Amino acid sequence: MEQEKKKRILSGIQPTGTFTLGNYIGAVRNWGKLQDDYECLYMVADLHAITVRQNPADLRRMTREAVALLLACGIDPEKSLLFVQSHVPAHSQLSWVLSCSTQFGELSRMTQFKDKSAKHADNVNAGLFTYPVLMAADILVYNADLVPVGADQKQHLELARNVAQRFNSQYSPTFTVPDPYIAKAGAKIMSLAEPEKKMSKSDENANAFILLLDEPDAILRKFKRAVTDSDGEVRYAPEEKPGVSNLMTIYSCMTGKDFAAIEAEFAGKGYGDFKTAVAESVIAELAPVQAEYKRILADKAYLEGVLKEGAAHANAIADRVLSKVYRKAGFMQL
Ligand code: ATP
Ligand code: LTN
Repeated sequence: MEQEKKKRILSGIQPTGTFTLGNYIGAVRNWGKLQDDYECLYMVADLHAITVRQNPADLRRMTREAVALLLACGIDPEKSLLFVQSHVPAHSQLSWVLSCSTQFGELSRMTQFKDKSAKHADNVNAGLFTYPVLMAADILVYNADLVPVGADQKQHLELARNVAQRFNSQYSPTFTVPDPYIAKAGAKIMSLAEPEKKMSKSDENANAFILLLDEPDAILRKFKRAVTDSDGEVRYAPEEKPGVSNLMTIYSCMTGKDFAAIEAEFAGKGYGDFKTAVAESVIAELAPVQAEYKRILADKAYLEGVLKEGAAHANAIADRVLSKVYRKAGFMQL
């Protein structure tokens, strides 16, 4: 029987620190689950990371750690390609070409650019502005069909689609127009300290996020301190009760229980019991990830092998697409 060609998936994460529970639930955890049904490419976006200031030695270390953490979260290099963005020059090369099919006005509307330029007012560099063009190149250089990300990346994906369509109509059909793949539950995990804000690894308040490598007692402490409300009822109502609803979303993603079951489980009990249960479910889910992480990080040769193989395959795919683009753009060939 003829086998149907699998759809291709591409996604990335920046090595700007240890991943949060938000990164895990909204993105990384789903990546592993997609490996059997799709052809998957996952990358550590180190080029994107330097849009905010980084210490070079730290960036190198965090990149290695991000790779180990992805492996620990279930990315299997036998099934997926795992690589570091800067190891595939075609991303940057395509980014330049695509930047000439992207309008200044549309980049000015990106909310991440507005947020990050307000946050780093002393370093509003051109890379921060053109960040979404490089992200479009990451995706289009593999002709990816689907891009699994958290809800905050939706606007960037819309831009990638527009740029792909524009290039296709300016020249001739070249790029697959990618679709976002945003999970129904957990696409936006909120801060534990300010539940109307997204949980972010660059938050100054360490109580706002859970990191995948946090110790069990730190996880328990942070959940115990999580901001809720004063009505004492475990009920899902994101507008009215953002803190409790966020904890319910986390608990639901960890245990598979739906909101009605969670409401029934904690009916008549206080927030104390509920918060402990949420913390315990997270601790249990992260324990094997943490153990795997330690093991993998210590195995330097294995990590290098995975990345060399990943880079070689990724370069082979990306170079073919890039040379097609160069031809269409009218660059002279020797
Ligand atoms: P930073 O805090 O440094 O801006 P970040 O935590 O947003 O970084 P990224 O590397 O930009 O992390 O994102 C990696 C993936 O995690 C993306 O797919 C993003 O949509 C997803 N993600 C980030 N934060 C959350 C969140 N709070 N809930 C769900 N998904 C999230
Ligand atoms: N911008 C993304 C990270 C990222 C990405 C990508 C995600 C870089 N390139 C390509 C999907 C596809 C973020 O999460 N901030």
